[in-house]
Amino acid sequence: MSDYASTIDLRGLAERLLATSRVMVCSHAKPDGDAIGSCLAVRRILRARGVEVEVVLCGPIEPALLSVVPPDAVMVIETNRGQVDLAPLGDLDRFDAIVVVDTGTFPQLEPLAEVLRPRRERIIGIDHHARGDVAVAATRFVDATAASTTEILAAWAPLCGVTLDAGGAGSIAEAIFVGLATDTGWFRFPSAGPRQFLLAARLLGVGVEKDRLYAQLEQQGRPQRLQLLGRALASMRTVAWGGDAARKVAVMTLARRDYEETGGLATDTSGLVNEPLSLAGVVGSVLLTEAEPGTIRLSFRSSGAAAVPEGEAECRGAAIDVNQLAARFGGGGHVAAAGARMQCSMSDAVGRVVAEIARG
Ligand SMILES: [Mn+2]
Repeated sequence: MSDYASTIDLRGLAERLLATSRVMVCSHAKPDGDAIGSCLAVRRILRARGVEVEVVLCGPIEPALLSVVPPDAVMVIETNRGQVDLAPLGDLDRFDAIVVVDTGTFPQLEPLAEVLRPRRERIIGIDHHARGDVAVAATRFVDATAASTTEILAAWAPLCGVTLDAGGAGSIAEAIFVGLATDTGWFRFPSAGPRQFLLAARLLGVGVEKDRLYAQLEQQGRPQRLQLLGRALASMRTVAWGGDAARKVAVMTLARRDYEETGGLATDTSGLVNEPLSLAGVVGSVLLTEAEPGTIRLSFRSSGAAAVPEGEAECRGAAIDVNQLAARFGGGGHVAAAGARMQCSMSDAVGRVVAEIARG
């Protein structure tokens, strides 16, 4: 995956896509704010130049995120229960190009991977991850110094002849801001530097409604979310990373019972894993959840206390490498955020996680 680099520059990307008449845009399953913001930004930029764009999102999508998506702007393929119906997609050969944003790996593109694989020559990847699979897209623009894929699109828009001159609901600037704000933890993460604040200032300057978007995206939790948070915090223990008592990793659990007794759902727990990172001396956090009986999902986070590795925006500031930790459980992700799955009892899973943290 080391040759996951650009094959085209932004100007070439503009020429290539402006020469099309119908384009599909998609991203990773369970799209986050950057995936959705990027899909909407590509759609709005190209539509401004007369290109027809169909956005395909693979759910489940958090209701808060859906609130920034006009219902007629996207097709949602639900992947909730294993059964996936791709028939609504129709014949993908009607598209001159397929744009894949904010990811470059087939596992993340499930369930679309099977229909994308045979169309590599027509696929254009736009991404800010340092790693990806060159087999996904024949044409790629990758900038791992960008804090979000929408930051790349902000630079691309003028090359398409599109000016970011409005910031209200449904605007290009709003879509770009949603990706930038959510991928930088609302400008708290180390990936938010001078360039990102300058872009944010430009977007606010044309009227992006930051306060409305924050309320819409971050203040829509259900009471069950706080009930699950309470139970997760009550379960918390800390384990010294590699025996170093100054570098502790928090371990929290949400058992099947916790979901049943609170009425909480898997979507109520997003972000809970980050809570222990506010504690002094805690450099990492692991949340084990059993939202579906028999499957333990592991979510790993690192705090951002260490030096910045060159050129890898996604890795900036990770205190411990949780990608490597997740890999020991057959999972993966980024240096600072990763996930895995286990098929075993909660107590067995916790025992293995605690043992691996103690190893460091
Ligand atoms: Mn992103």
